Amino acid sequence: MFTVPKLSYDYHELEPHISAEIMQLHHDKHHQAYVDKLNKALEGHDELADLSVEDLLRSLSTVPEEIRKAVRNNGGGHYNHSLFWQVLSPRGGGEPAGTLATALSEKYGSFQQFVEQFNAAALGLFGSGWVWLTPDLEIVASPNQDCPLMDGTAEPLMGLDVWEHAYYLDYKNKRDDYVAAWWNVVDWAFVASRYKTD
Ligand code: MN3
Repeated sequence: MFTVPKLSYDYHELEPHISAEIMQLHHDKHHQAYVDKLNKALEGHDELADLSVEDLLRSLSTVPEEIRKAVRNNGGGHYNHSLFWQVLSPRGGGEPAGTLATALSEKYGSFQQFVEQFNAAALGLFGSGWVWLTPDLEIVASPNQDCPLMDGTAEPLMGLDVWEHAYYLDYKNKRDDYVAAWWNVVDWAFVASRYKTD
């Protein structure tokens, strides 16, 4: 049985960038619903019981067809949100340091240009979805609750939830204001810890 991980901070601690109201609803209701539906879909499929959510998403083609869509949407919802909560921190914001900072600047020209391209992907994504930073430092957008694991890509370094449920209470239709505020709560130490150079 999958469970919603606890937050390492209180709901209100990301204010004023993300309100306690959104955090509580998003974590306790939306994420919980993905977990509940994922567990429900897996009932009676004991052959899948030992798989992590990452394994399930990496091998969707081997998941029985009658539950594949439910596992894709709700397993994706579980994985994506579990990562999202860790990307956020009350002590976030600023810029990354170390090898990630150097690599982002080399790839995008500067940290600011990276942010601009990431923002453009977030604002250009039609409907609901996510924007990811992949291990190769590519910026990738996914619809719905899809994520790079489903394409055989390794785990993303970070993801931005651009579903309206992530910002509507605070920002209404202004996704650009939400995205701009979100950078203030990105935990670069966490993101950088996921970045591996060979
Ligand atoms: Mn969400």
